Amino acid sequence: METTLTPTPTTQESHSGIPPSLIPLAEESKLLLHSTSTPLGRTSAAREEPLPVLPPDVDRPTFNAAIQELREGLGEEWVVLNTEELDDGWYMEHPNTHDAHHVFPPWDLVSSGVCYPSSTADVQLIVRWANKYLIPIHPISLGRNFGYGGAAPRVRGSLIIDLGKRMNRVLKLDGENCSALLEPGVTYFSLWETIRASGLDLWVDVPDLGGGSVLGNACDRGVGYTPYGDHWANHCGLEVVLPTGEIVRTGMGALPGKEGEDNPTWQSFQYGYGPFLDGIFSQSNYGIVTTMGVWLMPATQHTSYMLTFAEEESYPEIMSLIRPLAINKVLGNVPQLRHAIQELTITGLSRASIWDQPGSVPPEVVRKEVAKLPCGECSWVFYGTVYGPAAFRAQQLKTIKRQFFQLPGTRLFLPSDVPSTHYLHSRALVCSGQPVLRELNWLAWVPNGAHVAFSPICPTGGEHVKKLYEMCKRRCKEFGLDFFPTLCVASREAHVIVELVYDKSSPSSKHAAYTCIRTLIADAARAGYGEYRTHLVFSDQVAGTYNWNGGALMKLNERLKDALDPRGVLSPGRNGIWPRRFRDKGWEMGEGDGRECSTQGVGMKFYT
Ligand code: EUG
Repeated sequence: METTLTPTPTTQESHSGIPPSLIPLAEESKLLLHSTSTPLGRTSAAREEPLPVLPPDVDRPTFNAAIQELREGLGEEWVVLNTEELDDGWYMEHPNTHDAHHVFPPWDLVSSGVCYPSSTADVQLIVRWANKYLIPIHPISLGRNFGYGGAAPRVRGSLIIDLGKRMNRVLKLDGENCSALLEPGVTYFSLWETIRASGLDLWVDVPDLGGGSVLGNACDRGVGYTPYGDHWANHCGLEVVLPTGEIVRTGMGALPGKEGEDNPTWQSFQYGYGPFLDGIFSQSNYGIVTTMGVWLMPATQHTSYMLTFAEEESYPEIMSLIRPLAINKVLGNVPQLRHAIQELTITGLSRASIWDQPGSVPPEVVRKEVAKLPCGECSWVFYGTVYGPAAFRAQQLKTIKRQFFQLPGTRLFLPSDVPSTHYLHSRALVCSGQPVLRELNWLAWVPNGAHVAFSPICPTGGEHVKKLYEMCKRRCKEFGLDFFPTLCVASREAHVIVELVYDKSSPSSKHAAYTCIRTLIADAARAGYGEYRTHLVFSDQVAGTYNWNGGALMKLNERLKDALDPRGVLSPGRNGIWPRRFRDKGWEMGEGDGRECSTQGVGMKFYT
């Protein structure tokens, strides 16, 4: 294929770019994804309604006057209306207008425009403006929350606050405290690059893809894979603009430092004094986090390894073997247990190259293809890493082997046992704090590949995993989708990530993914399992499953919302939390509400 694609922006050219040293990674992904997309999938069709899409209950003259006022406050060029054709772009050059991985028509979950604050004071100005005009605002850091809604607001016509473009400084990097103080626009890529340039030997805990915001991911309670893999647990101190415009600092940050300096213990102690409020600013719409402290792990020696397991049906036993190792911290990080089909998908293979029928690829076909790979014939693959001095790691590996080799047919691979292109080498980078892009490869599974995740939490006991796994497997088959589960294992639970990959140019493919997740959320809740995070279109349903004692938790959430955001302007509906003026007016979306993603979306527009 001809390489006529424009180069991916570097971190020097754009806050959302890639470090120059990692450009080859970006070029490889871009080429692969481009080669599997059709023009329709790449760029969505022009829109037919009057643009920009207005927020609810705001007429055009009022909106225009409000925008004019905001432009006067921020500067003309920092308020941009969403009036152009929507372009899905790709991971590294993504839109801040809508969800690039749309489940509904792309023009459904759209903004009216975007503004670009340069400071906390600018954010205050925007918030006060929104209160004046009752215009919903939706902050994003980078907008790379892919699989969960990307940059899109839940309410059509909201104004996006793109924090990342101009607020992207590493405010502090402390090699002794091993911490940093960050603005929303700092990505895993850029923090990694900044640390490298500083000469400090610190790791950034990175997720599978390195383009996200460190602050944004932590606030959404995302996961990474070093011993610091629980991102929210490793944040320390916030600065937040409340929905009414006041600024607060949490933890030790509430105590002023000497002569107006930041408190010297802000990034050392998470709690401060009094109620620990940080939690209400994660997965919520109670404030705009403009600064966050984060702990960084000192670099250490490490060895990543891959275990393969022979039998499909052995996963409950695998999980039961993992549990004591995880609780005892013999597994020092967040390892992943992946179905063997992912050994195929991670190579960037297309489904069509191994199977030409509709419906899920049959297990025997998957098995045959997997057998040709370096992992050999197997059903499950476990990616782990041991840390510390050589003697430590040798001892840990011995314990790990002894445990897993109880299962007949288990094999261990070290990086030296597999070709240099094998995924184990990418895993070794991720598990030692180096951001990569390799995980994008499985989007090539179908043409115009997009993904949306069903992400329940499961206790690490064999019988629980079996129940959830069987549920997901059965529903995926029913909806004709390929099932590739990844289990991210923490001490006592696993995040069961079921990514559904669909063709975003195909209404029937979207419908299958959408309906499958709706069904799974309900199935899981009936059995007592719930999601840790979800796409915008499922947030009401997921929030609705956390309904013990007559929905006591949501009642509390709503009381907080109404107290903190009395005019209901900040990300209405985010995480299922609606401010009073939106409640019970038909905004909530759920299972069985008759809404068809291919024919009617979140707004009023019909799609024919
Ligand atoms: C993954 C993806 C997620 C998530 C956690 C882990 C990893 C996939 C899209 O969401 O929440 C391999």
